[in-house]
Amino acid sequence: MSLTVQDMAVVKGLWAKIGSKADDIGAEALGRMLTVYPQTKTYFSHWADLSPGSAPVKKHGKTIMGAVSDAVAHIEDLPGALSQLSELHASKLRVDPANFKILAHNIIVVVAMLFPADFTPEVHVSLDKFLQNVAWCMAERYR
Ligand code: HNI
Repeated sequence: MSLTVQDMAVVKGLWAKIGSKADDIGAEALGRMLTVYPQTKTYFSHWADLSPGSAPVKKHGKTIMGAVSDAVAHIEDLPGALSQLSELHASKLRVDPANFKILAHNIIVVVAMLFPADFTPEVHVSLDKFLQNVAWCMAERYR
């Protein structure tokens, strides 16, 4: 489902409030993904420690959310903003695109948990649509 102008404004407004905590959100979401969906650990078997809160999980959580924050900044052109990353995940990293939705789900859970006051029903809908669009754009170069 494509984002409305309203969705874009809501997500940008949310990011203005929580964007500075993106590193924490990423670390928590990645740690949860690896724990609750252990099949995702296969891609990171070269890391020394895959447990929640470990150094590589924190570092990569920051990396992922840097890309998500960049996507928020370019929310009017998500396919363009994510095309290089999609290419990398498709041809080099060979990540099954089903995993993008799993990570999106973990990010939304963590935003709800860390920012309950900001996680209104309106924010929930627009953030969910945004993250599903991110997941879809990340899968775009697999076709
Ligand atoms: Ni992903 C590397 C962004 C989902 C597995 N990933 C990156 C990098 C960014 C990034 C940025 C660093 C690229 C570089 O080095 O140039 N990843 C994103 C985003 C999403 C995503 C924005 C979805 C919202 N990645 C996933 C998922 C998996 C995944 C769901 C697997 C389950 N990513 C990887 C792996 C690497 C990676 C593996 C390389 C990490 C490393 O340490 O070698």
